[in-house]
Amino acid sequence: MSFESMWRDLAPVGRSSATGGYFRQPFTAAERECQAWFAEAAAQRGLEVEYDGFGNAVAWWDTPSSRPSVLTGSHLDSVLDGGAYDGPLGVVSAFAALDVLRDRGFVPDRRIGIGSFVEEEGSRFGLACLGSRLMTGGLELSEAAALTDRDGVRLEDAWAAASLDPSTGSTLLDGVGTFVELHVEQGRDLVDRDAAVGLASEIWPHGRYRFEFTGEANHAGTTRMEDRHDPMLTYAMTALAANKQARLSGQRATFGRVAVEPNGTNAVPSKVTAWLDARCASDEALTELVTLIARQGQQRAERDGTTLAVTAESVSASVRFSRPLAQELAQELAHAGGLPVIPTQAGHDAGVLSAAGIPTAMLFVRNPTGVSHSPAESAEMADCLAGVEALADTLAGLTS
Ligand code: HGY
Ligand code: MN
Ligand code: MN
Repeated sequence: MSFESMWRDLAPVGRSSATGGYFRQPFTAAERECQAWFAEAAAQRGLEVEYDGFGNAVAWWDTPSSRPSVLTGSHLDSVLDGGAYDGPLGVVSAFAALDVLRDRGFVPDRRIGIGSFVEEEGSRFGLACLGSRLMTGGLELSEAAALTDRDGVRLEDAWAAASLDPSTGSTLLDGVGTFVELHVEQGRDLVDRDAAVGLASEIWPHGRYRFEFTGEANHAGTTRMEDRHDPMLTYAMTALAANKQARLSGQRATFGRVAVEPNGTNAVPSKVTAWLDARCASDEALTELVTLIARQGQQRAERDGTTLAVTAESVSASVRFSRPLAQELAQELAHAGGLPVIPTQAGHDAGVLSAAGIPTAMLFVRNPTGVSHSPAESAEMADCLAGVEALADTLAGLTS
């Protein structure tokens, strides 16, 4: 099966020998090598690759038809020290599903595209699903171009270095009637249901918020505790408050990234910048949770003589996938004993295309531990191959 050989070819790209995790940040050498792998996989299948000015790509299985096309695929970029499956599983499975259809002698009645969406994780420029937001017009080019990475590199300079011209925009979604993304499950729902493959019902709304705690730098030894204005203390109490409020309301809140200035061992810091990742069951709950955490952080800042500024960096509204499409797919795949339909708290390009009005579905492949955004992320080969078959059946059902 082509899946294993493609998986083997892609596996070493951007993988850290120290942790086994992946560093495939957009427009870095490793991620560009992934895109070269994508082009090669397409070329080997006689698929013509279309690129847009933002770094997105679609490999087309062309057939003369004016019917709306069907798009599948996912992303090849990773979080920092990420797992092997989050993103690439959907792209490799798409090529393998195309091979399965061709082996069956199937000829689609319309074009089928395999997409590779850039910077889905927002791990370098901070905005989740950057490529698909730009493709769908959900983000102003000027706003995107000014985004910077942790070294201060502007996205527009990263585009230029990758010989991309964002002013050319994107026509990759022109004529696309349906999008289906296969993705490793980032949770244990399928494990608990003893199912290899599932369908997504919805994506929880979620956002990323920059919390800037500003205090007063001072000596760690000579400054009495009562005389300090320590932003690290305000941050720490806010992180505890976030955890408590999320638990109390059954939602999710994480501070996973912190930058301390000047980050000295023997000095009270002048500033602590921390990023909150919040995920809730509804848009209202998300607003409520973030507002409450910010308010409690503000109250603590007043006690500590520090200040707090909160800025939303990336917000994704609630997504409910097309029910008719999910029902159609569930029937298509009924021979597989019917698929469980499950929600996810993870964001996806499928959520962006769905929000842009493209009927969209997601197929999930079982993750034995549920762990993701970690080198420990995994999926059994048998489940990956079951996902390929399910995707092949899905594409056949949508193009015949
Ligand atoms: O962060 C997310 O939910 C997704 O994995 N990008
Ligand atoms: Mn991810
Ligand atoms: Mn993903």
